[in-house]
Amino acid sequence: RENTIRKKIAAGQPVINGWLAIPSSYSAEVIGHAGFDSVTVDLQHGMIGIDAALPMFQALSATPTIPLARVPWNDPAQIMRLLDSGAYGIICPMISTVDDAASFVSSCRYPPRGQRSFGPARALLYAGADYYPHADQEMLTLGMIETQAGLDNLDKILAMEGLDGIYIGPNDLALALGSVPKSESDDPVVVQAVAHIRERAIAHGKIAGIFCSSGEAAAMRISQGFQMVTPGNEAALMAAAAKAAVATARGA
Ligand code: 3PY
Ligand code: MG
Repeated sequence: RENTIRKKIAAGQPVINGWLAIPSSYSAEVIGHAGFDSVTVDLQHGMIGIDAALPMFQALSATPTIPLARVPWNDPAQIMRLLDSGAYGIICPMISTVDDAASFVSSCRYPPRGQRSFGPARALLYAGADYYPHADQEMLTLGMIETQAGLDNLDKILAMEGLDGIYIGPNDLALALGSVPKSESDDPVVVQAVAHIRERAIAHGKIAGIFCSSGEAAAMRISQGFQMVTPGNEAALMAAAAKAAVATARGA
């Protein structure tokens, strides 16, 4: 099975990525049918462990979307298990140094390119019997830039072969810059850092992605030139829709 995300980016089409924080295969299935190009199972800040992630990937397989995972940390064991579970790409938090990026990429590639251990249990069921010869090319690697060191080492990280792109964590990035955590910060220091990361990623021919808090915010980021955006996680979308429905019912 082909990873269509790369193709969409190459064709200049923005990738709209869903985000799952609720440990539910049913939520995953609902979001998988909502029209997102990819959907990320978030094991860092989502309430999701490795055992809950498996049925979520199974549910996503019943939908047209490309399944991704955000790992809790740059841990080879976790990354490899999620790839074996059928994630077609990894978003890795806090990529701050070239060594971080090298370890991350290596965890997603089989020898001789990397150190990924062979055992693509469920990945084989999702991808098809020809998983192995294509896996290194199909698995998407997105490193999160969200620390001061990540900013300082940005160009060296972006030069890493095998790293497909970066994903900005705007909340952690704002904290790192001495500001308050906010997805769409208007603090000029954060605004400038976000623009800088986007420009450098594009200059290196790498994917520029960013987490956003809403559909409006995601559209704004696309207009700035971001190629991959997440218009809020499913818990936030559900809460917003519920609040709006309650307000409407009350005639507010
Ligand atoms: C951040 O904003 O720091 C993120 O990691 C988004 O989930
Ligand atoms: Mg973060």
